[in-house]
Amino acid sequence: MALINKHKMKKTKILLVGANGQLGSVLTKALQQKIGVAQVISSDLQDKKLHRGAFEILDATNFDQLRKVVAGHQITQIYHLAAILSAKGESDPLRTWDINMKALLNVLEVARVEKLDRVFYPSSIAVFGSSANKSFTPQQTFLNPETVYGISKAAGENWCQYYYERYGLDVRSLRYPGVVGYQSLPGGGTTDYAIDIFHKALHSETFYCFLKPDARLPMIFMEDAIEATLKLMSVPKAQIKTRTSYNLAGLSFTPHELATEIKKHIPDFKIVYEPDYRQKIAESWPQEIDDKEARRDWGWHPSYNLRSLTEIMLSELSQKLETV
Ligand code: AKB
Repeated sequence: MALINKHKMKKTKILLVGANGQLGSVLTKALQQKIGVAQVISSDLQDKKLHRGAFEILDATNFDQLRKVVAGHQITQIYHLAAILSAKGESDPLRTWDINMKALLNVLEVARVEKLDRVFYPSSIAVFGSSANKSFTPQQTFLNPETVYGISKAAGENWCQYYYERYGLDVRSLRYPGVVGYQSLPGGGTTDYAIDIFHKALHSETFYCFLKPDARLPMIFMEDAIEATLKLMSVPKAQIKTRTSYNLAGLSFTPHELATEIKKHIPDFKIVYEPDYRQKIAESWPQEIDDKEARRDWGWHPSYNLRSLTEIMLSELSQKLETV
């Protein structure tokens, strides 16, 4: 059943920007399940035929294109998921800044002029840097990001707060940890190893890990990430007390701990550690996240731990392999 916006009696209609990405592709399906296929429009730079329902080829760095899609489909909410991530972003810092910021500012500005109800903006643990406490990093702390992706996310969070304070635009945001899921592939992140490792293990290949064995990072299982996003976006406005971005925790593990868990299922699995520039990025990030504000304000709690995540990843991916 489609949701009705009580004030304008307009049906909720969602545009996903970056719908082909790791999170976007799964979130599109979840939203379609929740409010109906016809109420969710997916968009990205290319049509890879991943989605049901209407799809728009859209470059969010183009304001006019974005506004036309929003007006044409009578969109009431945007989920803006397009960004260049931490590791890839370092290969061309100025382009990363340009794309990440321009797309966000266009989304915020189109949302303002078209009077949208709500916007979702994904931030990241990459907003933290070496000055923040690594252990149970709190919501309010130093933000000195050390990647251009992190700098763009920290600036983006502040822009979201600005649009809320100045224009009343209901922008909501989460600081995602590394998202681990079987449904889609990541691209360009420092936490991507935690998905690649499963694919290599199931293909009986040695996994060359670009992080050190003890590089502990915050992660979240895809199902939890989707659940948190849907929950944050559906609670009444008054419950949202953080207008930059909420810390969000799932679980934390090291490459060694993950490899050990995988070996319980695949005893011959081999991992070789060959840390590269991504190790330095990982070292600048928290090891665990304190998300008590999200728990308190809108009732967040994760459901998956390392054991269940590993079991589900292996069984879902091996089923996919069988059907290929
Ligand atoms: C990355 O590794 O860049 C992302 C993130 C933690 O935001 N997965």
